[in-house]
Amino acid sequence: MIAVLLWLSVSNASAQGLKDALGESFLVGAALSVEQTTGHDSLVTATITQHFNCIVAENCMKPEALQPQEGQFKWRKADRFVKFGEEHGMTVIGHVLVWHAQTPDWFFKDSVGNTASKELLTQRMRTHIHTVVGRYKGRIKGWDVVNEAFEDDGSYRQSQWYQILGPEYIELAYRFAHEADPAAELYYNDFSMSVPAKREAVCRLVRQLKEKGLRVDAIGMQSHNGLTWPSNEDYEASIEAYAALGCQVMITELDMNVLPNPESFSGAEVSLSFDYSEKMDPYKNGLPADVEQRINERWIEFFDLYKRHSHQISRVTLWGVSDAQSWMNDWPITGRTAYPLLFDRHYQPKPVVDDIMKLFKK
Ligand code: 9MR
Repeated sequence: MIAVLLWLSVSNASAQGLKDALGESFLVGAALSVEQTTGHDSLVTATITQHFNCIVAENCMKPEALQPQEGQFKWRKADRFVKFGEEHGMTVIGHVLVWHAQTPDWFFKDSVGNTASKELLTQRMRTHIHTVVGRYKGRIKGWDVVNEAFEDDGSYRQSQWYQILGPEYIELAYRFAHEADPAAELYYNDFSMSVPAKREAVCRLVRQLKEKGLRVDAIGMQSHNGLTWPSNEDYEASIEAYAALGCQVMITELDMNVLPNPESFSGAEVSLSFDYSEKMDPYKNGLPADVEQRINERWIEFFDLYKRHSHQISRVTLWGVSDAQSWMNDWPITGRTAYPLLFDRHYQPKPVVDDIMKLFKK
């Protein structure tokens, strides 16, 4: 069975993919795991190269991966990721420089374990950004410079960056990134970007940064979407609002959550965690036809929106390739069976992939 699937996909390597159908509208991207960039699995590589012309690293360029200890940079996985993109002629996106999560604690502590001073943290931010962006200068098209700086109510997230440096940490990050690679595009990236209060906060921030002469090329709407959220109206209003700032809009982490929510929430708050129960994992053996149909309708709704706004949207990136890989299997409950992406657990395109391609060929 596996051998047949492998043959089918590899023999299909020159067949049309999402990037061929959608590529005139915007870049078509996927977040890659470390394993996916090794090239060990030809089915995986064939699927990625058939369908995507742009990649972002799901984890291997985050601060904890690149600089787990101060001054000790680990480049092997990130180098391989960038090389994979270059070898396949893809646009390579950098994720992420300044974030509250997956950032080692040493950033925020001094040598005796007390809270780092403003000066020390600023110097560490500068060193991290200069070293990372500098290493890939000219090879990475753009960077998620600051990720998830706001709560959904529009207030600043009380991250350690914020607590030590105040809101100015954001400005510093854009300044340092621009110094390190003046040609690189710089992005602001967040989830729940269609919540009106958050939208206003992001617009205010980006306006302020631009008034200060800082470069912000694009606003990334992560788009960890679900069957009932965000509302299409709010989502569309956000695309319009971000584009009106003179920024490109990027859909940066698209996936579709169909599993029950332990509490009523949306978004992608990584710190959320709930206990496993069978009830919360209803589709272990596959999706019922009616649920699958609803998901497909939802995918088409979003891609129809992207098509209509393609003059404002410069990239649509899926947060992963195959359902097997998705973070949604473990968030906010570990060990569930999720169906959030466009390729199944065997890297076969779901029927909706064809529908999406047809939509763009119309
Ligand atoms: O997909 C990533 C997952 O493998 C990691 O365990 C998780 C840890 O924080 O981060 C996931 O990616 C996140 C991205 O970097 C930023 N936006 C939310 C994404 C999903 O949590």
